[in-house]
Amino acid sequence: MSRKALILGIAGQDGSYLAELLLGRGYQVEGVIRRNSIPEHQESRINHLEKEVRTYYGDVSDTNSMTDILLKSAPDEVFNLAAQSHVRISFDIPAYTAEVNALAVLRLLEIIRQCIPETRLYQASSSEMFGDSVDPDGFQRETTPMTPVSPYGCAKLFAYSAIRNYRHAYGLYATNGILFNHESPRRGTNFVTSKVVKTAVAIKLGRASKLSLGNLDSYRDWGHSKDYVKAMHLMLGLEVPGDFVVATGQTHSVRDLCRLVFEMLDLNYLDYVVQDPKYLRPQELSFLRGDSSRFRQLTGWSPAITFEDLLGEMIAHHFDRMH
Ligand code: NAP
Ligand code: G4F
Repeated sequence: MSRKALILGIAGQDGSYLAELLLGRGYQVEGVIRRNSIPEHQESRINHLEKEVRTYYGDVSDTNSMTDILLKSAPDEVFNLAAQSHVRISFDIPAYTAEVNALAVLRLLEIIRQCIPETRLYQASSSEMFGDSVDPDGFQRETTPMTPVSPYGCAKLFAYSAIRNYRHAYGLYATNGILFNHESPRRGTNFVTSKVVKTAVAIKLGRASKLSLGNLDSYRDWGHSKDYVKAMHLMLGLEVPGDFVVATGQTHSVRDLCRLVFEMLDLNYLDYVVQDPKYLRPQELSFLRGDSSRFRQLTGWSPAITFEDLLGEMIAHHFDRMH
């Protein structure tokens, strides 16, 4: 019999790619979406899967709806990708971010512990949890101390700790994927890769004249969401649950990102990029580069899509949309 997966946050960037991957591997896929006044917008990333995926309306911070859904679905695997996923915005709505990204995970663990303890749970943990902590060799890995520098990072660290606690205290199969930044054409356009690509394409087409950004000197380890959802699936296939870093091991500054994207469009970023303090954060995470060797050795995973190919795909996507 096919395995059943329930994806919380199925209409997001990762949720939509994960649904495609799992369907391709013979899974029965179900997912939770939130009620929205304009459903066409919200479901656009999964419209093409409408016939193959069963969706429930729910909200991870609503224990009643989540209990009901988990009992109806009775999944073999739950992927908790639902979150207020924007770091800068978490400074504007810190308590809400903690409700959804932290407390809701504890509630989810309680539902699983009490009702469906055999279910395997994947938690979308984040490199943002490392904050300003970097090992002497310039990498972050599973053993690197976690000192978050944003409400988002603090909330994710609470959830990460709860997952470990329930794994050890109750023997639940609960795993943390500590994923570094990953992007795609489906990335929300207020994240920096998507914003840079979309605006640079608009400039190329004569529809915009400048690109306003915040900090250009932070570094990120950027991969492709398609590679990272493969890692999520592999992770829940491991016999023993744990905490695993997933990263490319390469890092680029936001400035490098701008230079490269504009160069790919035969433009010079210095002619268009301006800094606007409104995009600066009260505290910045300045450097991320992940060492995922533990996970690679266990599973054979490695990213297939390069940074340049990722940006090329995003550029082509935004050209298509704007033409
Ligand atoms: P995303 O595109 O923002 O997707 C998040 C999804 O969660 C959206 O579908 C959103 O629904 C849903 N959601 C938000 N609040 C919810 C709630 N209260 N109840 C139910 N659903 C809710 O983010 P993503 O890039 O796919 O990331 C997936 C997960 O990985 C997130 O937890 C994120 O924090 C984490 N993560 C991401 C990265 C990355 O670089 N992408 C790296 C590390 C960790 P709406 O569409 O209704 O808002
Ligand atoms: O694209 P970003 O908003 O991603 P950030 O903050 O690294 O968070 C993403 O990755 C995390 C994993 O490390 C995830 F957990 C999280 O859910 C999310 O997916 O910003 C990247 C960098 C930052 O240093 C930011 O200050 O770009 C800088 N930046 C400069 N100008 C900007 C802008 N970021 C945004 N969003 N918008 C700007 O105008």
